[in-house]
Amino acid sequence: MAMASGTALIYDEEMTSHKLLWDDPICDIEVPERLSASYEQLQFYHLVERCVHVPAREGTEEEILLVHSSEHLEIAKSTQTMDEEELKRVSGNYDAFFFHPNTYRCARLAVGATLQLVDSVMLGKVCNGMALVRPPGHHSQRNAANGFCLFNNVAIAAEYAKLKYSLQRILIVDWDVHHGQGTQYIFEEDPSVLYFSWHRYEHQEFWPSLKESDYDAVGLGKGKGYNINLPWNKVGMGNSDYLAAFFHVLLPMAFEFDPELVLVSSGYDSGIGDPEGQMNATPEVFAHLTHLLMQLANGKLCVILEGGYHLKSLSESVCMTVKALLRDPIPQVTGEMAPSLSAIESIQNVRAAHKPYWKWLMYEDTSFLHNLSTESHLPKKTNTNPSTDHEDKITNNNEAAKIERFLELHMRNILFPVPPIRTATTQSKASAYLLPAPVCVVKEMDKNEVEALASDFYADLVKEDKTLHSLGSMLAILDKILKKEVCNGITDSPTASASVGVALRYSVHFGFQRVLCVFVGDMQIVPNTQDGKVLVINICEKEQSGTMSSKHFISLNWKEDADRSDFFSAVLGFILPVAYSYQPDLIVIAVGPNRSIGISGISLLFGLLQGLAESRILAVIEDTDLNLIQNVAKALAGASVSHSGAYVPPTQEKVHKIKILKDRLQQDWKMLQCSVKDGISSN
Ligand code: Q9C
Ligand code: ZN
Repeated sequence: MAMASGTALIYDEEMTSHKLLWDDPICDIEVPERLSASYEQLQFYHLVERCVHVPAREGTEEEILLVHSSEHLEIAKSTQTMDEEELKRVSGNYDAFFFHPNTYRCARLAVGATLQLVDSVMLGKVCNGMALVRPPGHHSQRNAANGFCLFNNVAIAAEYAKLKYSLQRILIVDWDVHHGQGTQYIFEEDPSVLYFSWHRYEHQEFWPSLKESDYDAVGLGKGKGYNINLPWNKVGMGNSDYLAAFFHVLLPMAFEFDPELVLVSSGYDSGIGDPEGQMNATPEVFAHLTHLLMQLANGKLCVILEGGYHLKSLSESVCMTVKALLRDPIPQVTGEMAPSLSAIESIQNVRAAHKPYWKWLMYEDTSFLHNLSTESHLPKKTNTNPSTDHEDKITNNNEAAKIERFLELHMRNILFPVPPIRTATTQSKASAYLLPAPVCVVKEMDKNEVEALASDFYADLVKEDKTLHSLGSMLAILDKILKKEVCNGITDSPTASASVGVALRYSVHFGFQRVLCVFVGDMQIVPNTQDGKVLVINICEKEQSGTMSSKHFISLNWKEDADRSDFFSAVLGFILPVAYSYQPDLIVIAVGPNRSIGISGISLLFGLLQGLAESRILAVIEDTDLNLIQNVAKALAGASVSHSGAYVPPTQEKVHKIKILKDRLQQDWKMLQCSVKDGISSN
C-alpha cells in the first residue's frame, strides 16, 4: 500500500444538541460550546480546509455491544422518549451524568465518528486524524455511564480495530486530567491494549478517588504490565512535567510495545485554565505530545476528544493538536524546562512499579519512593472563611477570564508564519531525482558568493578544495533557513566535520542563540562550545578523550549491531531530554565517517528532533549510502518513516552508560531528571 498522507477531521454539529436541562453544579461545565468553539477556532486558523472532511455516522448496536452490556444499551435507548423528570431520575443513578432526549443519538454519533476515524486511518485514506465528539467516553464502563460519559468511544474503537483489522497491539494514550477508569476496567486483563493515563490524583483526594488509579495498578492476569497509571499528586503540573512523563515513562514503553495503531483519549482539562484540572500546561505542549506519538505505528494516530472545560484553552489546544497532525512546524514549548519534584516522584514510582514487565526498565536501578514529598499530604484544610457557592463562581469566572486574556496574547507570541518551502536541497551528486518528491531544489552559491559571505568563518577550517566547493550548497540552504524561506534542508559534504564547523559559526554569527548539533560518527574538528551558543552531542563508537567533555560538549558512545536498533532508548532517555532542556533555535544533524548507528535510529532522531527549533534542521551527510540519504530526506519532508519491529531493548551496559551521563548532566539539563534519590533539590 502506498504511504498514506493527510489528516481527517470529523465534526457533526448534531453532537451539540446533548445538553443539561436542569441545575447541576457538577455537570454544568460539559456544554455544547466545547465542540462549536473548538471547530470555530479551527476555522479561524484555516485548519479545517486543510483536513480531509470525514462524515460521522451512528455507531451500530453491535459495535456498542463490543464493550457494553445490553442492559446498559437498553437503558440508554429508553431515555429518548422520557420527559425531563424521568431523565433527571435516570441520570441520578450515575456518578456525574445527565441525559437529554437526544443524548442517545449523540452518543451513537460519538461512537460512529470515532470508528469512521479508525477506518479512514486503517484503510490508508489518511495518515491520522481527529474526531470532535460529545458526549466523551473514557469514564464509561461496561454497565454504567459515569463522569459525563455514556459509551466508551475509544474502548469501542480499540475492540473494533482488533476485530476488523486483526490488530494485535493498540496503544491508548489518555492525556485527559481525569483517570479513564472505565477504559482501565475494560482492558485490565488484555495484553493487546496498552493503556496509559496520567491524572490529577492528590493521594486519592481527587475524583474519581479510586485506589486503582494509583501507579501500582499495572493490570491483571495476562494484562499485567499493560496498564500504566501516572498519578499527579499536586496541581499545577506544566509543560515540562508532561514532557518528562513522555520521555521517561510512556515513550520507552510504547516503543518497546510497538503498537500498530495509537488512539488518544484527548482531554484538554489537563491544560491551563481548566477549572477541573488546575494544571498549567499551555496549548503548544499538546502539539509536542502529538508529534512525539506520530513516531509510533507508522504514524497511524487517531485523536478523540474527551474533556476540556475552559473554552479558550480547549480550542487553542485542539488547534495545536491538529497543526501537529498536519505536520506544520510547531512552536517552541514555553516555560522553564525542569520537571517539578512531585512529578519526578510520580515518574520514579511508576517506573519502579513497571520494572518487572518492561525489558527496557529491567536494568535500571529503580526503587519506590514512599511519600518522601516535601510536604506530606495532610487531610484537606477546613476553610476558616467559608465563601458561598455564588462567591466561588465569581472568583472562578475572574480567573477564567484572566487565563483567556493570557492565552490570546500567548498564542500571538508563539505562532509564526510557516516558511513556504519545507525541505530544500541543491543539485549535487545525491541528485534531486533520487529524493522524494516534496524536496525542493535550490541553487547553490558559487565560489565568489561563498567567499564574500563566509570567508571569515572557514579560513582555518577548510583545508581541501572539495570542502570549499561543498560549502556552496550548505550555505545556500542555511541562508534560506535563516531567512525563513525554507524550514529544513539536506546537503552532502565530503568532509562533514569541516562543513558543520562552518555552519555553526555562520548560524551563531547571524543571530541564532542556541544551536544544537548532533553529530553521528567521528568528529575530526571540534567546534568551540565555550559561549553556550552551541551544544554538541557526538554519537560515536570510540571513547572520546574525557577531558573535553562539558555541559556543552557531550560524547555519547553508542554502537548498534546491524538490524538491532536499540538507539531509541538513548534518543528518548537522553538526547530528547537534553535537547528540550536546551531549547535550540536551530538544529544541525550531521552524519560523518564511521557512523555507529543504523538508518532506523538516524531516521528516528530526525523524526523526533523536528518537534524542536520550529523544525529548523540542517542535515549534513558525508555518508554516500543512498538509502540513508533518502530516509533522511523523507523524514525531513514529513513522510512517516516505517521502523516497525526494528527496536530492541538496550543491554545492561548501555543502560549503565546512559545512567552515568544522566547523573553527570541532570543538574545542567534538568529534563533528564527521573528519580529523586540522588539529591535533586526541591524546586
Ligand atoms: N464530586 C471528563 O473530563 N466530576 N469527565 C465529579 C463529583 C466529574 C470529567 C465530581 C468530572 C467528569 C470526560
Ligand atoms: Zn477529564
